[in-house]
Order: sequence, then C-alpha cells, then structure tokens
Amino acid sequence: MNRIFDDHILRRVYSLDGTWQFCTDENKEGEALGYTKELPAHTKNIIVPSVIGRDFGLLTYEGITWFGRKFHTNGGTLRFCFGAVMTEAKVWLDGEYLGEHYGGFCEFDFIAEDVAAGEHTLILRVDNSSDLDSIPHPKVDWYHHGGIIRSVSFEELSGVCVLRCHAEYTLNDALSSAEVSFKLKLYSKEAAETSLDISVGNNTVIAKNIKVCKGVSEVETERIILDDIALWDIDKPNLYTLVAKTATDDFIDRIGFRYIEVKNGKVHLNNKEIEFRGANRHEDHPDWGFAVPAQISRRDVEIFKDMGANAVRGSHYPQSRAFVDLLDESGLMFWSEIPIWGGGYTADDLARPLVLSRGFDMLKEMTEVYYNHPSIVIWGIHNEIDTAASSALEMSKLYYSEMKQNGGNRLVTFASCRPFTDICFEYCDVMSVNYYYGWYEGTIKTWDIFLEKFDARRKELGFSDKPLIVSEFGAAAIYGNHTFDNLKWTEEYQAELLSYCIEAFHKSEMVCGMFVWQFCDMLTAKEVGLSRARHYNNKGILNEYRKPKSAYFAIKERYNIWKK
Ligand code: ADA
Repeated sequence: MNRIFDDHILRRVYSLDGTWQFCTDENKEGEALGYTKELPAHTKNIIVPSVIGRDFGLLTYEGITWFGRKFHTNGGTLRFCFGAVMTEAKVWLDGEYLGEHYGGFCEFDFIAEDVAAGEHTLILRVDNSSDLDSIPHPKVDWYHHGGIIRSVSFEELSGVCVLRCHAEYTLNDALSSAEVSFKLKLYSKEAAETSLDISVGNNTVIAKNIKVCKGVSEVETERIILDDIALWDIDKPNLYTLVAKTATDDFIDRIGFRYIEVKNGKVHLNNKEIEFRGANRHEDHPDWGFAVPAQISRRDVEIFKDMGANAVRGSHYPQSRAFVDLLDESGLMFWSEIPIWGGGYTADDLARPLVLSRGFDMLKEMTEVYYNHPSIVIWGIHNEIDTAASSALEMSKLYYSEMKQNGGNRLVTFASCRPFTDICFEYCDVMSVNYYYGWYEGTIKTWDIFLEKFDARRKELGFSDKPLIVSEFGAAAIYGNHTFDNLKWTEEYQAELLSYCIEAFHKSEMVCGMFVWQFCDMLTAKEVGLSRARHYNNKGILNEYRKPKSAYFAIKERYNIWKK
C-alpha cells in the first residue's frame, strides 16, 4: 500500500506484496547463471515490502540480491509499479529485460505490452552497494538497508491511460480563486482518440476529446478558473479529490491550494507570517527498517501533532507517499529532500558527472512523483555538502534553478553546516543551517553568539531579507538515562539544550523555523557508528520505539503555547 486511498477505481490494480523468493549473489554471477529467468533452488522466502537485514541476518550485506515471484494476469498491457527499491533495480518479466532504475526512495514503473493471459515470473536484481558515484555516498549517518522497501503492484492497462496528472495553479491576490491547468502523462498502446474528464472535488472542470500518439505522451489542458476555493492551511488542511478520467481509465489524487513565499525577511503561508516548528524524521524503525508500515507513519503524524509541531523535515530522502498523504491530511508542512548527504563527498566528488546527474534526476523524479502534495512547502536540494567549494556552487545553481522552474510554489533550500564560509546562499529562498553547539562544540549559550554572528554575515552578504531555518540542532540522550547533574547523554541535558535553543530561535527576528534533530533514535551505519552509542544516533526526542524522552515534553510545552 503506497497511498492511503485508492488511486484507481476503473483501472485494475493487483498487489504484488507478500511472499517473494530471495537470494544473495556475492559473486555477481546471477545473470550468467540465468537468474533473470528463474531463480535458483536455494532461495528463501521473504515478505515484500521489507528490508533484507530484518529477516536473514543480512543487516551488513552490501551487494546484489535477487527477488522473484510468480503472478497471474488476464494479459494485455501491464504496468509494474515499484514504491521504492534500494538502491538500483533491474527488472525482467519471464526473462525479458524490462528496464532499470537508480535511486532508492522514489516510485518507478515499467510497461510491458502483449503479455499473454496466465502465469508469469517477475524477477528483480537489486544492488544496495555504494561507491563514490552513489547517492547516497557510502558514508551516511543512517542505516543503508537493502531490499524492496515499499509496495509493488501491477496494473492491467486498457486504452488511453493516465500515468500522472499534475494540477498547476496560481492564486489571485485574495487567495480566493485559482487559475489551474493540468499536465498529464498518458500512455496508449496505439495512437488513439479518447474523452478526457477532469474533476476537482464535485465539479467537472475539463470535459473534452483528445488525440494521443502511441506510447507515452504529455498533454497540457487549457487554464480554468476555480472560484471560492477553500485553502489548504495548517489549521484547516482542505483537500480536493482530483480525478482524471479517459474512456477506459482513471487516475485519482488529492490536491490542496495554498501559497507560500518569503516577504520582507519572513515566510508567509497564505499571506500570514509563519514559523516552522518541527523535527527531522528518518523513515526508519527497529522492526521494519525503511519499510515503515502506514500504521507507524500514522502514529508518527499523531505524535508530531501532539507535540504542537507544524512541520516535518524528511531527512534525508523522499519519504513514503502514505506518510506524505497523512501530512496532507493533518496540516503538517513538509520539507522533502534527496539523499545527497555531504559527510562523505569531497569537493571534487561533487563535480563527478554521475553524482551531479544522478542528483539532478532525483530532483526531477521527486518533483514528478510528489508534485500534487500540498504539504510539501520546501524542497531540499542537498545536506551538509562542502558549500565553501566551487563545485557545490555549481551544483546548487543547477539544482536550485531546476526546482524553482519546475517544482511548483515551494521554497527551495539546502542544509548548510558551513554558516560562515558557505558561498552558495544565493541559491536558496531561505537559508538553512545545521549546527550542534552544546554537543560537538561550544556550549548551549554559544547559540546566542552564533545568532548574532550569522545575522551580521547575512547582512554582509546582502541577504538580510533571507530568513534562517535552523534545520538541525540537538544532543544525544540515552532513553531512561537520568542524573542529578546535567551531564551529556542524559535526558535532562538534552531537554535543557533543546528548550534553550528553541526559545532563542523563537525570539530571533532572523529565524523563521526550527527542526529539532531528531524525531526518534535510529540505527546508523558502520563508519559513523563508531562514535554512536548502541550504534544508534541517539539524538531522538523519542527513542526508536517512539517512547518520549524528557525533551519531548519540554518541546511540546513550548510549541503548543506558541501555536495559540
Ligand atoms: C548532521 C546530519 C545528520 C546527523 C547529525 C548528527 O547534521 O545532517 O544526518 O548525522 O549531523 O547527529 O550529527
């Protein structure tokens, strides 16, 4: 289940979640041995979606794995949809190569035509290894699980089908009406003519006939005006059901209308000044890894609401559609980013053509898939790369302009850990800084000096109108570790540091938002793990099972007061 509602009623969709066959391929010989057609006898069963480390003691395995299963179909044109596969997937249907996809956190699909009715075999070769051209880099501060981490399905396509429908809109000054056009990605086996009906809420807004060519094509409708719209806002997250229907097919999504901008040094949502109050969330759980079920996502959203937060940063990769659907419903604003996590890349690595192009493709893909979600108000283009280097400047320029041009009405930013030497701040709408005063360096009070110094720097740079998000700050605390003295690693110290920080940020004229690092503790990778007790990043204000630490209550008290 990738969404929390049915995204097709007419189209026949069949889940491929459940039991698959699975084996590792340490010597990379599977293709030569014919695994693409049939997996060997020594496979085991694995339940998809999942991460491989959970079931087989393969937590530290990096390399090739094979997945396969049989399924029945009525035949015809089939579309295979993968929620997310870590990290590189090659796909075969009955031994015929269907295609490949790079990047572990986004949906992708392949279409196969003229499939006979009956039983077939779907096989995947999955590679979760990484090198200097990989995104993410081999060194990251989270666990790089392998596996088919989100749901898989296949669809029987008939006639002209709607693969995607983006609602592009601009609002009038009063934010009461929207001028909307729809950008559709269509598929048809043959050149054809069809009716196209698009409805928003209860109103049919487009009803026409269109001609399409063979294969995948794009169509943009005329602009229409929708009056008396109910805005999507944090206290009233109004959503409209969007249905795009052809003679034989449908596509169902949800949209919301809202306007975000930076004006006079402040962020405004729907013409009202707003402060982001949130935390960073990894989509990870000790029992599920990245394959966090929607029930846990729902619980996470409830916790964010209980905390009084109005925003979530999806560190450090696109999170599941189900989670973002839940954010849309609950009025939580979302920062969605791609997994360019700087820790490992040198300045030269950032200029590697494959890194640059993979990051660019990931941004395009994230936009393509997540475009309609109103909760996404910020795109993150990278995290903690060497933004003092000219290679980072080139990357930022390219990525920023792509997201401004094609990303819809959203703010674009990146998280910098070089606040005083960063040369890329031109390429963001709000500046974002990750820092850990009171943990890795300085004391809690160093934050006061930082705020003053950074304000001076932004003025010097001529960016006094660009507000600052403190995108990461925090301290580790082992759940249940208490003392009378204020020692690091205790819940008391973490609560004191975070309370001090958020109050200082809330008072600052320059700061427009804060994302605590982090929502909950999570398992981290080998390299970083050496400096991480329990092999966990313990800076969660909840433990990995979502049990609250003292800091949670300290933040909840403040966020809830500021909400009023
Ligand atoms: C960085 C990074 C996070 C995490 C954090 C920490 O800011 O972006 O992913 O590693 O540091 O805990 O040190």
